[in-house]
Amino acid sequence: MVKSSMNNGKVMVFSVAVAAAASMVLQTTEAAEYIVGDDLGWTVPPNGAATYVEWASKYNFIVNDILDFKFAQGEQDVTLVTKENFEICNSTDPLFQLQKPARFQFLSADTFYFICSFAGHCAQGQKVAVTFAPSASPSPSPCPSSADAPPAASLPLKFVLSRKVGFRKV
Ligand SMILES: *[C@@H]1O[C@H](CO)[C@@H](O)[C@H](O)[C@H]1NC(C)=O
Ligand SMILES: [Cu+2]
Repeated sequence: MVKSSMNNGKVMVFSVAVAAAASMVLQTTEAAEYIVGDDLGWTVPPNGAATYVEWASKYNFIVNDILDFKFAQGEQDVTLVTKENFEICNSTDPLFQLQKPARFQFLSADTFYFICSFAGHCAQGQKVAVTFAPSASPSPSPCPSSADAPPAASLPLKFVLSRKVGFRKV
């Protein structure tokens, strides 16, 4: 009798934990996803620098949202720079750079300054500053499980960098 009721207790605790984990997963999948430039994608905008300024002003980006940089590999890149370097289109020693199209999830309430490092592209308007507002609901605290923290040495450099700058490739 006693043994059976203890087992029930364990099952109950377990299902509560599963429900909590499931709701965390649901919360993260609620993040909105945006294609940078919408139909144009990430390229030298035919209509100049206003293109990406207008694109960014159309949306209210929130922490955990995802940006999808779509472009032909080898023709553009995704280069994160400081505000100062964004203004002067300086892609020397960027904070982060990726040569492949990718989706990024943004984890900190901050403004991120992206340019393309191909010669002349930024100057022709291929640059976008995106501000992510804090998330309304408190984000779940990171789980301190060992699975969540692989040894730093095994991580590709790009990933380490992106963690440092508040976003990650997804
Ligand atoms: C370009 O950015 C790099 C890295 O931040 C910096 O060291 C360099 O001085 C910048 N160049 C100019 C012309 O500002
Ligand atoms: Cu470009």
